[in-house]
Amino acid sequence: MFRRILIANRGEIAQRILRACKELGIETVAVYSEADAEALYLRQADETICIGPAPGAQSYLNIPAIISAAEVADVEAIHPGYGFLAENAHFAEVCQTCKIHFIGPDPATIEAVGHKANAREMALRAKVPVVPGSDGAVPDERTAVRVAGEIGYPVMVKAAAGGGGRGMRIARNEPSLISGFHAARSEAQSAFGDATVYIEKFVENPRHVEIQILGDRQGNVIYLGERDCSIQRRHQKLIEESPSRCIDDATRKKMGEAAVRMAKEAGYHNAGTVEFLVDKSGDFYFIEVNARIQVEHTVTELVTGIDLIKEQIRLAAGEPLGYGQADVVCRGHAIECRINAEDPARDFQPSPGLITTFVPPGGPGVRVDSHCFSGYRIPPNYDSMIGKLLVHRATREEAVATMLRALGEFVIEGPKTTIPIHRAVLEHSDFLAGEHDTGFMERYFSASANRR
Ligand code: MV4
Repeated sequence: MFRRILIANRGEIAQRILRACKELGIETVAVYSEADAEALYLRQADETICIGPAPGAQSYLNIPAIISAAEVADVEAIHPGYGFLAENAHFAEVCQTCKIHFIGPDPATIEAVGHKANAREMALRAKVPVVPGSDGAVPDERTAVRVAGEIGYPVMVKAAAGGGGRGMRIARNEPSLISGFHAARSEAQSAFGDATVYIEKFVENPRHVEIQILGDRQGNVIYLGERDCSIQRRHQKLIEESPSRCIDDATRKKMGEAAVRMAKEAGYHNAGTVEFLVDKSGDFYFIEVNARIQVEHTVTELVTGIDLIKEQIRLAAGEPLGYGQADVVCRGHAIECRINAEDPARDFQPSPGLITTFVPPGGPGVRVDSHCFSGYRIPPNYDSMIGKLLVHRATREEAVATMLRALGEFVIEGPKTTIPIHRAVLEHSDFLAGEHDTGFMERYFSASANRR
């Protein structure tokens, strides 16, 4: 096992990784930008190193600064958290070259699944259902028109290097396909430096269901149930839950086994997520692999009782999974609300600045993962997440009741927050009935929906 780890991240996930290291008896090195010098979790680290000015590009994305810190502090491994360098194959390779363990999959695996057209082909090879679409990349307009004609409209043009919604266009007919093809290509070129696109049949208002997987370096892979992340706004998740209301036990097993086949095809080890779309008839289709720990990993921790950050560290150190698929039991129902410093009345504009009062909820079934405290100033430089509020209860109905109670207890004064939006979603009849899909937020909570 590692003696000392560097945490190449900030905010709640830096705090979360610190906690896991403490429990494992591993020394921690926390790096921080000039904007994060007052972070409270820095006091819990064994060593802290400033890696640069506030902008991410000069600090949390600054590979030379982070590697220098790791060498100076003499760590054996780096945990990248999520965002920043978490899915940067080049960074994972630099770590390898410097004989520092990267806590995540191999650089080649990150690279292979990061290219979405390539990941699609891997899924096909692994007999994982994919949305009907192109065989790999679509090089030109003529091919795009032919492929769309074959699979039938509507279709979606997607950036191969993309993910998270950028470089995507829906086309319902040939003229819009032609303009969408070029628009997606140029957006992909400027956002990712790679204009490659591919085409899929467009699934109308799908559910977003993802499978958590764990793999060891010995080739064992297991799945830890699913998370339903259908409550999103502009590709930002707001609420995640497990189990999903839109799949039955038979589908859950098929989806889990498909995710494991995909991971094995990719030579995946450590923690990862395989994302699927689920359509109205309950059929599921692979869309992407996320080669990192995700914000919402906590939902899976609650239903399985497995500490995913500790598992990531153990697996990166080369330890085998200590249990098999039959040992994984999902209990009860977990819900997570991401509380952001954003103003719902002003189109979710970021609302950084001083938190004058911060009183998190507690009591039975409640977990709060946050780095915030009364007197903390949220810097304007990074994402606006204040923290994650989670509940774990025997049933979905009880989980919703506990979440509403906990949201009511949560006092955050200073910035505007998304707490009122969470209350409204949790009280909505479609959400309570489990009938929500990825179109839910746009339908009921967008500016145009409010004018209707
Ligand atoms: C789709 C889709 C419909 N059909 N692909 C959005 C982000 C990226 N991860 C994939 N996304 C989608 N891909 C096909 N073939 C609809 C979406 C999508 C979506 C997916 C998951 C959660 C929220 C979403 C919101 C809008 C669109």
